[in-house]
Amino acid sequence: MSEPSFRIEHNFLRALRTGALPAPRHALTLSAAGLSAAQLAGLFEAQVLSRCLDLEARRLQARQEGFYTIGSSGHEGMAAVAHALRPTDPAFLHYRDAAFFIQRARQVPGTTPTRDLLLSFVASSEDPIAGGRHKVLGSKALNIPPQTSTIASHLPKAVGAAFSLALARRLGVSGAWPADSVVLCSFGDGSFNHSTAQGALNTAAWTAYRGLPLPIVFVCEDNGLAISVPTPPAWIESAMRGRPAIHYLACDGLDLLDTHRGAREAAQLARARKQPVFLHLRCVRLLGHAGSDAEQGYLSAAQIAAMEAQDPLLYSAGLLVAHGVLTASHILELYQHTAARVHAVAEQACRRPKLRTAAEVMASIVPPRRPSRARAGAGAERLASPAPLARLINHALDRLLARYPHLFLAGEDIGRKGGVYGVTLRLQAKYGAHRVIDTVLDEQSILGLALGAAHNGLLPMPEIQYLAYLHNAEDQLRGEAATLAFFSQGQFTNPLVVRIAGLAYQKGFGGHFHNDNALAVLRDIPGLIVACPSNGTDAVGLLQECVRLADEEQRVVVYLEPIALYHTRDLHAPDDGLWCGTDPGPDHRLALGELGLWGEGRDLAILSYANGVYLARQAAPELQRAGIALRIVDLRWLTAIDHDRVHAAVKDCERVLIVDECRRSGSVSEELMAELCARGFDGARLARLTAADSFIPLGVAATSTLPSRARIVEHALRLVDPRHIRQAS
Ligand SMILES: Cc1ncc(C[n+]2csc(CCOP(=O)(O)OP(=O)(O)O)c2C)c(N)n1
Ligand SMILES: [Mg+2]
Repeated sequence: MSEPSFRIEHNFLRALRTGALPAPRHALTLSAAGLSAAQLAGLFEAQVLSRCLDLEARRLQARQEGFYTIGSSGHEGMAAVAHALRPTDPAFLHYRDAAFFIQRARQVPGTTPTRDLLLSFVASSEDPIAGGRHKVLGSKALNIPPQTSTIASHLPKAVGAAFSLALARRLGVSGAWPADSVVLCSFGDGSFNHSTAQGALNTAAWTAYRGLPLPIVFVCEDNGLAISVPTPPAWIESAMRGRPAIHYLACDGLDLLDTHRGAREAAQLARARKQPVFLHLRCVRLLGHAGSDAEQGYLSAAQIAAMEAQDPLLYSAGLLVAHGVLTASHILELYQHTAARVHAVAEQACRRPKLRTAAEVMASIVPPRRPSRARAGAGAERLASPAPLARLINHALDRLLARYPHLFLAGEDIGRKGGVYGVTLRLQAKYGAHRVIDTVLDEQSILGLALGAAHNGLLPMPEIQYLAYLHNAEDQLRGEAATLAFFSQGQFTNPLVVRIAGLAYQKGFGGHFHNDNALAVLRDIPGLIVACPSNGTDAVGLLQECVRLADEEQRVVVYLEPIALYHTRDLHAPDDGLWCGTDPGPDHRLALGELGLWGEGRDLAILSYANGVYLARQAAPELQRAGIALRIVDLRWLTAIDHDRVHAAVKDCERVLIVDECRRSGSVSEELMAELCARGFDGARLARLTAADSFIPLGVAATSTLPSRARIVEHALRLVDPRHIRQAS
């Protein structure tokens, strides 16, 4: 197969040989741009290396040795942005930022960007960031967390990371990054329009508008295209210039001096004033969107040629010659030497090992452990008298805030109001507005704050006000939080505990969106943990374990609170107080997979969780009166279910009824049925009662689609061997 050849490479080499290099685009001196001649030459070296890597990636793909060709050609000006920042400034990068990556590596001795990037192109298990799981720009040593392919999804967490810098200081804990860092967050002009980006920019502005520190530089790399869709030339500037509380700066990404001037000003402004800056960097896209993209299909030959004529490498070469830093023949030599070196390293990279087995691939889903940062002895008070679930969660949160100095809560209405249901009452007054944060009304920003702060070593506990409102932000968990350890071999982690008020059965209140009973979107996320208590005592034990899992095991955890049980006190009759729980104390933790057991009967096991457990307990007396010896098994954890343990808990029972308050399709009961059968439990002795595949209506019909006490009794009687029922009657 013949090697692909590249017009931009021919153009560049021809211009060097003929000396037909473009004149500098700006009348800017090196000193006005803040660069020495050697530094300018260094930036150019980073640009050249970035370009050679792009071309090599395509050669590798043509040989079926490389798997990802989205490149940085046209965006090499980002090398100057890297130079304007400190290598300790966390950088959440656009996928076209190899030049940034390389330049930053030049500032950190001992790093090997050429080798690292090539290993990632060929998906070698020795790729130091993702271990062959994805081609990402990322490096622990360079403070560059890897980003996913989902455009704009990194903006919320970049804002969160910037917010966390001052927060760490207020909490009195040391973060992962120096307190005077500036966060860098880059993205394309198409990505700018994504609601995730707009939400994050708005949150940054809202935060800065309130006078809170937010040292972040957003860089919009405006190449005028989002794959085939053009961005109107003045769109980005028009949309950002007048925006409150965000400084707008522009620079010419085709000119290293002007880019460095702009980036330096942006970094200084963000660092000194701790305010957000938007740097609009105009550039071009060369080599199409990616190797698979035939740009001739939507751009004319003249348009492509015009972009190619704007090659930043041509302009950089012109600058170097004009400022007497390098001659054209030196540049030619540098280019050829770099290309040869890249090719040689690529040949070696191709021979390095690949991931082979599922176990190898999955090895980094669960992050590594780290030492606990809990304060021994702190947060020890027990709640004196039995209380309902909400009060016990409130007390556990109080204790956890005392015990974990790096823990903070963040959500809508959780501070002054104390939460819609009072779960966080009094906590802000006691611990301060920086520990119990009233956030902007945007779920992506709430989760982004948590993710970014967790990157920085804090322990966030964000709250989503209702389960239905997780969904517009769910990708922050699904695509972002849960994948970070996977795509960085556990080098970057974002441990957190998301509290979500959810599930149905609120007495006549709210309709579907306040009674959402579907968890499928959470249960299939690899590595994500979901805990769900049915009673106050368990709620404390589960919450304390969830926080330990995040603190020590760096896990991403969802703690789902059944709203309808928040204030439930009674089980069978008014004032019986049987659903109030006692506080099991600060050291009580229910381990992952530990089941709750009530009763020892062998006729029927009811397997359930949350409201289902409550309803099953309500149904118990009637079933017992019918002669059924009953036991109730509470799952407590709705992911990573230990099915051997579940099987062991029910296998000596005649019948098993699974009561699942979530929708029939995609609910936990499907998995329970399948796994019990797989372990030899007779399917004929097994049944499930679930919610219908419906949304929840308002008013008196609110529970009509859900399992009820009466329906549990009805199903149980139908399922159990009639002998027992006859005995009782
Ligand atoms: C949420 C999401 N939608 C769609 C895509 C597919 N996609 C990848 S890049 C891209 C265009 C991005 O354009 P821009 O932000 O201008 O970046 P550029 O590639 O031009 O640098 C699209 C639509 C994606 N990766 N993520
Ligand atoms: Mg673009």
